[in-house]
Amino acid sequence: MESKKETMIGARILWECLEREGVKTVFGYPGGAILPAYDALRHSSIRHILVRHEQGATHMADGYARATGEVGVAVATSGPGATNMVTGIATAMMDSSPIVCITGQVGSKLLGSDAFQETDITGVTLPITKHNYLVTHAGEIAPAIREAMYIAKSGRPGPVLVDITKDAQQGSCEFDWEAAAPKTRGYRPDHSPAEKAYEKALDLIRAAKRPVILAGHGISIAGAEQEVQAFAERTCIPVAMTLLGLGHLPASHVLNMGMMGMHGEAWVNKAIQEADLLIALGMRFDDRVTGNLKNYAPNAKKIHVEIDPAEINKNVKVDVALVGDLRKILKEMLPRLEPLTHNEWLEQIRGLKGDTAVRDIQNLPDNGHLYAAHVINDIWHETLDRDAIVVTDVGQHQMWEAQYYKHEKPRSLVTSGGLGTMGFALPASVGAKVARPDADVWAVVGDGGFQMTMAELATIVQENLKVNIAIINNGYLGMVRQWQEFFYERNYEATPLLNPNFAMLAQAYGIRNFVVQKRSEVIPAVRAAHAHEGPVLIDFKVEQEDTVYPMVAAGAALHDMIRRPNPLVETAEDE
Ligand SMILES: Cc1cc2nc3c(=O)[nH]c(=O)nc-3n(C[C@H](O)[C@H](O)[C@H](O)COP(=O)(O)OP(=O)(O)OC[C@H]3O[C@@H](n4cnc5c(N)ncnc54)[C@H](O)[C@@H]3O)c2cc1C
Ligand SMILES: Cc1ncc(C[n+]2csc(CCOP(=O)(O)OP(=O)(O)O)c2C)c(N)n1
Ligand SMILES: [Mg+2]
Repeated sequence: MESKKETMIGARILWECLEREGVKTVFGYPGGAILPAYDALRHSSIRHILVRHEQGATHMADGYARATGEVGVAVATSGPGATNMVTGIATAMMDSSPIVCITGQVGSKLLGSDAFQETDITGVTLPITKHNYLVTHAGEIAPAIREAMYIAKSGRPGPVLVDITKDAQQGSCEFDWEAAAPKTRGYRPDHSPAEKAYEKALDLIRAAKRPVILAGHGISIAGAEQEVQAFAERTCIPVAMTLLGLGHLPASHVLNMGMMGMHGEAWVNKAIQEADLLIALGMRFDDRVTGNLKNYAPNAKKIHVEIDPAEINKNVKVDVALVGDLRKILKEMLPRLEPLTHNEWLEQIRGLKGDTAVRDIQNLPDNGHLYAAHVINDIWHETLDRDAIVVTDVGQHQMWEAQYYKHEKPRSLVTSGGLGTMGFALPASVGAKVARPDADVWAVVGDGGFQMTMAELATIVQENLKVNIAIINNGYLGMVRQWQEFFYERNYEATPLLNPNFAMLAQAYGIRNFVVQKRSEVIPAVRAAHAHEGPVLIDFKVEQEDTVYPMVAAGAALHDMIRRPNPLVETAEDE
């Protein structure tokens, strides 16, 4: 679009800027302080999706962002509309997801007067946004929106909030797109490592006998999937994945060991503990990943490739930090690396894997019980040849998904890792489907978390979105029940759930529904969901007291895992 200088009201400038930034869809909910903006929507080609709760809007924007890498946009009114966004903003912040939240605010003359629906939302969200703005004049809208979009996506992505007073939306000014270009003095999203750091890293890589790559979410953020694979293959270094890293190297790749951490594979954690070099690529050594820091990978040198200098030496002290964009750094390193081999080490890892668990649950006899692991494994099998995105909620089902759904492609798993936000899956699946309409979107959600944001079923129907919803219904807040089982003498306080009839609930919204209680019914239900054009909800009534194994207890060393009593398989099948 050409630059034009034209007098417009702030509300029109808002949409004009979003359009020029490439925004096609926003997720929102109206109210008094944002009404001028809603009124001006009639001049815009942007699609507005009406949510049922502003938390839903933020998770939808987040799901949109994670499914594509593009900025997701959410809109709300002042006061309760804005505060309802807080959980979604914090969720995006913890997982470096680029979203922009636009909130209406009371008139600038009323600021600080406890006016109707006034909340200091920039104050509230200061610690959970990458940046935020309070805009009080129409002329500030364009620069704020352009900067917000730039800041959300550049460097380490994150949420940005733009709070716009009602009079700023209503006021007129000259709109000058060019003049509103981001001027972010003091903001340095791009770093590049010094030559010395490269040399030191390369020396460590060449000298290592037992190296492990720790692959994280930063890989897809950087778009460095190919470079990571090339790096692993050139150096023959096995790769361990974080939860948010799953799919960034195909699960079937010979060097991909699987997930690390609290519910990761035992052999992966053992390999990390025995390593002499860890190469962390776009991951931030979360405590769910390291276990007790005192005895974390005690004999390993550590290289950290990371864009955010604040992450260096935050949790784990490293020997070499390469601060900058992972893709650029690997592109620099690759030509300088001669092929390496680590046959002995890879053999040792195969040994670790062999003497621990196998996950081949597909061939186990059906003993009449329905386990969540089977449901997820079957969904995986049925979506193998399709372009599928699984969006999970938080809890046991999330961990089983990570263990039994083998992600081959980047951005095929959307999940709340850092904040662990229950209620994320259903709205985030809406965002993912809107972003990638040709993909099969499966929301895999617990019976507890589903009830936190199930109001968004109405959004799914109103927008006619083909989302498949798999409720892993165990009648419990399962993950908390598991902690009570292990650490609180099975005192199941406040974890049993009295659930509604989920199928009838779906019926009330006009959503096709199935109830599955037997293993033999899983695949037919998944196929029926794929065959149906509209949204489908399946209530999988699974084993109630099932446990996610293996597990590193909070505070324990990474290799000190609680194992299934019978070591044959890591599922509940044999319990
Ligand atoms: C119930 C539950 C259980 C969990 N159990 C596990 C578990 O067993 N194992 C596990 O792994 N996780 C687990 N998690 C998730 C965990 O809490 C963290 O969210 C996860 O480990 C973080 O992964 P990450 O560091 O790869 O991603 P993020 O936290 O998103 O960090 C990504 C890093 O990449 C950096 N980055 C971004 N862009 C670039 C770029 N261009 N170049 C370089 N660097 C970049 C960022 O600055 C950031 O430091 C669990 C979560 C829940 C809710
Ligand atoms: C908003 C929110 N509140 C509380 C928690 C703590 N929590 C983590 S997992 C979990 C249980 C989840 O239960 P459910 O959704 O049924 O999934 P399940 O573990 O049974 O698979 C709870 C309460 C949380 N993560 N998020
Ligand atoms: Mg449950």
